[in-house]
Amino acid sequence: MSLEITRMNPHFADVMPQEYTDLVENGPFGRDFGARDLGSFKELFEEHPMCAGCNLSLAFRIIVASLPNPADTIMVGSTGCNSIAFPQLALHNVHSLFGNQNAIASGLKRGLALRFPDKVKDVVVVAGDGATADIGLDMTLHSWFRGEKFATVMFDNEIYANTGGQESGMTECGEIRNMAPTGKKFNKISVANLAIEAGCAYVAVVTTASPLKISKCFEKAVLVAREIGPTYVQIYTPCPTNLKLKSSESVSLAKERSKGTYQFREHVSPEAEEFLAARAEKTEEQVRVTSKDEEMHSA
Ligand SMILES: Cc1ncc(C[n+]2csc(CCOP(=O)(O)OP(=O)(O)O)c2C)c(N)n1
Ligand SMILES: [Mg+2]
Repeated sequence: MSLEITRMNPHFADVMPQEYTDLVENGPFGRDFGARDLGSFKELFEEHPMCAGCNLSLAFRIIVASLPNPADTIMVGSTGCNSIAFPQLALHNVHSLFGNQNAIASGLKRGLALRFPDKVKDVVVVAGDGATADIGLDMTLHSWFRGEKFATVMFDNEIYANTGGQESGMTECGEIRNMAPTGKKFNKISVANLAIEAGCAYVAVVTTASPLKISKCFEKAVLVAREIGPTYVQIYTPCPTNLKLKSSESVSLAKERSKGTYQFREHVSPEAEEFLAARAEKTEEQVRVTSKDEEMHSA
């Protein structure tokens, strides 16, 4: 979606739905909003039908609000609970067949680079742990081996939530699930380590206990993917429905896990580090110039 597409024909302004008018007038397109500003602008992801206390939708809301260039972003989802969120997203997006998301995103990113050689077009994959680490592991890894320039986000609820609670490769060893009553027999797969080995330029492991960390890591992942190579962000998003938790307890669980078996990790390749440092310097310079400008105007 480009800004021009979003902008409405003035002749139809009086008959457009309020939701749409709101999006054009108060949405994030072309403005420098981030997760910190949530609540002060019209969001691109609203009124979703996910379960109360769903941490996946919380993470989804944060990453959508943190997109560096939403007007030129296409998101690729996969079958799972995220596919219930996608119809509520006011951005171009693709629903791919379960497990195929990184293959679809590879073609999409390459196609966009050919079609719009002078424009920045970001592609972002979001998928569950089953789609990323089990059925789609082949597509995930090979997109990284090939160095495809897009970000992959895994919503890790450690379960096949959407189909009622089967264990996934990301379930912890010994854990029992609704439809896996004898307990998981092997260890959780370390997709973050696989990502580093496969050559991802930026990798982060975060939980919903730290929304601003999710936002910062995700933004870095999109920017590094744009300039350098594949990136991966793994977000722990506990599912209160499958774990039979009260809706208010799911973030507490994320908090607890973030101090134990789900600690924050970040890997930045030397090239990505250099790029991010140069960008931070540029942004600081911009802030200095803007505040100097403001000083001069108010004098
Ligand atoms: C090709 C294919 N295989 C299996 C399914 C059934 N299926 C739908 S969602 C799902 C599990 C999704 O688990 P995950 O990726 O972890 O997402 P979550 O629902 O937990 O967010 C499965 C197995 C399907 N829809 N398509
Ligand atoms: Mg899952």
